[in-house]
Amino acid sequence: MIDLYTWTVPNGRKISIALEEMGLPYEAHAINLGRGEQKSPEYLKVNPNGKVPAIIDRDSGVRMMESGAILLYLAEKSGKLMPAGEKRWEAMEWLMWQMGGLGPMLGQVHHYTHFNKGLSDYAEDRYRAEMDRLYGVLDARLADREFIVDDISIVDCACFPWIARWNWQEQDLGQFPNVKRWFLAMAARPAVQRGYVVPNDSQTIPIPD
Ligand SMILES: N[C@@H](CCC(=O)N[C@@H](CS)C(=O)NCC(=O)O)C(=O)O
Repeated sequence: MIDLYTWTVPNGRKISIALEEMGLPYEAHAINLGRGEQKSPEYLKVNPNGKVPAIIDRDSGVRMMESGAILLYLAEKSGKLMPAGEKRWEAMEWLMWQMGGLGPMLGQVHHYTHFNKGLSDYAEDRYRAEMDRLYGVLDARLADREFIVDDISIVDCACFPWIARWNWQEQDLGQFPNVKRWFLAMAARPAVQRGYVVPNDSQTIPIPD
């Protein structure tokens, strides 16, 4: 049994989607970011960085922060969603791309263009341009494959919740047809739908026209 500490945000949803796809038993604990619960002394014992997600594996006693590391741990535990051999390194490569590029840059887009529009034209232009470039990289990658590393993997679980904020990003997925096709295929998966609404079902997956 895995204890998952999470909220209705992309980094948390990566883990609930992966857990659902892997079929691992878990219990979700809501850490309300709006109320600052991620910085409480009790939660800092679970995640010393004061962010979601985090897990505690009741079977092994392992406690972990950082969504990329958690995904790798869960893939090893379940034996699922991680290819073997050379492809393992491709998955690692694209997971690091998500952790170091797609996630942080789209996070800045949300900060400047969704929550603080008008605060800084420079920042809005800078992060929008980088977002469009990264969408282009993902679109090219998906041109000749169904998922980011051929079969569905933790990399798709990592990228999907960020692309699912396409409406906050004022992004026209029609301009990235391969991303759109992949997004719709992911969104149609029952496990992805179940994982997306953890830890509460206030927001469902936004589907583009
Ligand atoms: N690199 C971390 C980033 C985690 C992160 O930024 N989480 C955000 C939500 S998506 C958060 O908890 N924000 C609250 C805060 O910064 O206080 C990971 O991938 O786990």
